[in-house]
Amino acid sequence: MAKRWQNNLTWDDVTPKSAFMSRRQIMAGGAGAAAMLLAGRGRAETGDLVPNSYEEITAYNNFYEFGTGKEDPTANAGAMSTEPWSIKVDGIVDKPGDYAFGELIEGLTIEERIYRFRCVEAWSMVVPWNGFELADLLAKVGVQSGAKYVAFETAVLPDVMPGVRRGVLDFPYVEGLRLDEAMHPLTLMATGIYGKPMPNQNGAPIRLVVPWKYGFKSIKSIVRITLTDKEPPTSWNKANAREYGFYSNVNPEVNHPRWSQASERPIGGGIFAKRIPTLMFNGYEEEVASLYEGMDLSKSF
Ligand SMILES: Nc1nc2c(c(=O)[nH]1)N[C@H]1C(S)=C(S)[C@@H](COP(=O)(O)O)O[C@H]1N2
Ligand SMILES: [Mo]
Repeated sequence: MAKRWQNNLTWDDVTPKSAFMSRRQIMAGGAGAAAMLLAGRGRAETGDLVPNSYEEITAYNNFYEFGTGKEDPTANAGAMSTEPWSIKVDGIVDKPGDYAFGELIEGLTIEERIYRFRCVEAWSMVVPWNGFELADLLAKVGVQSGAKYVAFETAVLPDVMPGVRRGVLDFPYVEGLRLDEAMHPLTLMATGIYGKPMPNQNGAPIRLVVPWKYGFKSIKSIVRITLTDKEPPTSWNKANAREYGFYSNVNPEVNHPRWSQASERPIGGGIFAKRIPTLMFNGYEEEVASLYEGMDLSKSF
């Protein structure tokens, strides 16, 4: 079960390296996060990924169901009730059903992972997630042969979601992964930040985190997980296929049609913060490049 990884990426790395924490239990993770906080940003020199503050991570969000502004999710998502929460698992799977959130995650190992997070809008953060590997969840529900993709769906709650009432996107927000991407040990189902339950604006009670892909792949407040044999539709591809593909891999060499993806603005550094070069696969190239061998990444973007 134990998989050991080195967390040795620095902001000024030019050669991407492995960049996520070793497995830890949530309690150890909480203590680790606190120690990290106390150590402060000075830790960057030692080569660790230094997390953004809780305030930065929870006050600057994209969650269009609650509005298109970066402050809208913080302002509006508090009205969403996440208890009870149920998640439908269906499609090509042994144990389909409507699972209560607690039942679905029961027995899965929650750990802390500190991941770089890169938005397609060319800003970035470092987030200490608490969560479990999607692969562990998929093992629990039993993926059947023939399944090739995993599709995800976000809750649609018009009463509390002003963005849904206004129809700013075609809701429900949907996303998908190829099965091998979903099974990769970097792919997390996150249930918290900094050892606390997931804040609503960050996708309570459970959201996907795929650190080598642009942030929009990391779908929030999930209510449905479907194993399928066809490439599932994805919200941003539906909204603008020219600008957003199914793969959404961070790639500094493939620009967004309206802006460069070669560099990014780290959130939290203030207005004079230097842009930093964006790394291939957001710095996780060593771990994930093999998934895309033989693919033309300028076509499969
Ligand atoms: N349901 C849903 N999930 C979503 C989004 C959204 O609008 N709705 N926005 C995506 C985008 S564009 C980004 S950058 C990340 C932001 O995650 P964060 O707010 O936790 O930083 O959430 C992603 N997941
Ligand atoms: Mo994003």
